[in-house]
Amino acid sequence: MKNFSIICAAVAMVSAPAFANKDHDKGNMEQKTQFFFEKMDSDGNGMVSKAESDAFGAKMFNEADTNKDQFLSLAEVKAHKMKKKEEYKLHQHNMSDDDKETD
Ligand SMILES: [Ca+2]
Ligand SMILES: [Ca+2]
Repeated sequence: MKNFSIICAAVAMVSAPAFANKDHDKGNMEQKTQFFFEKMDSDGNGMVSKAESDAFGAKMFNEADTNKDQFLSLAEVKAHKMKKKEEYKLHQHNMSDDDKETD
């Protein structure tokens, strides 16, 4: 039983930071989801319709298809993902600027 409690303590120590990171990622994920949801919800009624979803998908495709051959290469998808990541980072940066102004 003594060994068991040592193992429990060790597991708690190891899993605690991992759990914290997971929560942080989850928070980021939720923020990201909201960011893209708001982008998809073009009429801003708090719901994404099939048409809005389709339009968003088409927009994403056209944005990613930089050479306009109506096909997405892996390189185009990767580049687009990086671009969206930067866009999201900028959005987060702007959000934190807004927070500073309200202080
Ligand atoms: Ca909508
Ligand atoms: Ca292409």
